Amino acid sequence: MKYLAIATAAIAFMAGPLSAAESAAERDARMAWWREARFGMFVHWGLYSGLAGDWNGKMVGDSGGLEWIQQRVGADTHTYAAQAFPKFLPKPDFAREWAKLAKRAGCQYVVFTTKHHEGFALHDSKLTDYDAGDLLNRDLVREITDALRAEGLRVGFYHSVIDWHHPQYDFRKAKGLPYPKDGPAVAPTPRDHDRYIHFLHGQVDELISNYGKVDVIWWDYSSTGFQGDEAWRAMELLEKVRAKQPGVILNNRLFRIPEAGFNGMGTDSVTNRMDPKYGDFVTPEQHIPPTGLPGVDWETCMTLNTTWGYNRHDHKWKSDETVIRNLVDIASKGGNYLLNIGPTGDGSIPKETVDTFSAIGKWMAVNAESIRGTTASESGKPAFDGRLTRKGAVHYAHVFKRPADGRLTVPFKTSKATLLAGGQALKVTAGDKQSVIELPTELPDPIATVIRCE
Ligand code: H79
Repeated sequence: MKYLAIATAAIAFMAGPLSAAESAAERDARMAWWREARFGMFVHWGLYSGLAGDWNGKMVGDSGGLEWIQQRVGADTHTYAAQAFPKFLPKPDFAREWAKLAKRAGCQYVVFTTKHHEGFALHDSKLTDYDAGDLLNRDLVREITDALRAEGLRVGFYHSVIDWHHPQYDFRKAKGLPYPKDGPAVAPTPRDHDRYIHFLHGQVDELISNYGKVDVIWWDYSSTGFQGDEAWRAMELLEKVRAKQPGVILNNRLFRIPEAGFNGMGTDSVTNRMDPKYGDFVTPEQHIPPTGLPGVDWETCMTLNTTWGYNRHDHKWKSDETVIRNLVDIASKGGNYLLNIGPTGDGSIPKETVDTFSAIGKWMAVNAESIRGTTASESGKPAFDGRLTRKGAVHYAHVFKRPADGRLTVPFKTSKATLLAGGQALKVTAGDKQSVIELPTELPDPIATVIRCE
């Protein structure tokens, strides 16, 4: 016990005053809703949404992140805004459609872009005129936040620390962070990056002060050559955020160092080593870690086609089967799934996206208890084609493909097995280390049939 106490004190000391201020139990309580949720909606929406993958009337590309269109075409901020502004025409009540779809799909939270790399702020900011308040006389962050809360959803703010508009953002210092090629021409150099940092902190202060409780802040992003205090005065920013929003959950992307869960550049360079002073969760992007990331909280963010921001030319949509099985796979490894939508310039959700989220919702209406509030299966991938999740003494077997003989071997003792779809009891032969469940000849769900095992 004494050794443990000394070790705990040493860890708390090394982690610094911020983490020491919060005990492990307090952290668990703060993280509880997020760990239970398992499924959230990501929204990328900004001036790029109206451009929809076109520049000067021509297609820029049919794949890749078109929220990066300003950088892809190399436009300076004025040229970009002149073409994109007139196409960004939010319809009334767009946010209610987002919130209703997220709710219907079984999401517990929604993270949306308050500002992407282009620099355009969706809120009504006093610190710039490059914002929805000045352009549209609307506060889109308020509209979205209100709509999400009306559906009982948790609210997450994505906020880009990279900024292709602000005249003092020092792209020359920002090693490893791409910048539109014609950007430098329209702003003063040398730049005073401290003034940009002051602006960044100021806009974040507006976001954490004026919209009630913020459940998540999703920073994006840093490079190994430009990160943390040098790039964003990150620790000071985090202190301010935690002081005003003590319950907030933060990702780790103000940093790009091993202590904060990174092992290099690349969106798959995530590790399961992370000191909580840098944030609460790590963010594998567009991929699912093969064996999860035991020991840290993690969330895989992923697109439905190949872009985050709307591109009318991108038709590479993932199937319902892929995204539902991804959700199951991630839950079986103890992570969260943040699945993206890219609304159009008026805020409408593409039909393919509505269809897929509806399909997830249909599946979740029957099977949510096998996802929400579950933890990773300690036995890893089962011998059958499918996955396992667990909630205390209850195990859930997710069957992707019925074994030819209809006998499902599960790696634990169970004497009661029921189909979540319909509640039919299945015959079980219980053993000490494994049990065998007799499946019906036809599985009720060809994507993932869930069996509750007690
Ligand atoms: O907001 C979404 C992306 O815009 C942003 N994070 C998610 C959530 C992001 N995706 N990838 N990255 C940041 C890392 C940068 C990737 C790059 Fe590239 C590869 C930058 C330059 C080469 C992709 C291809 C983007 C521009 C060209």
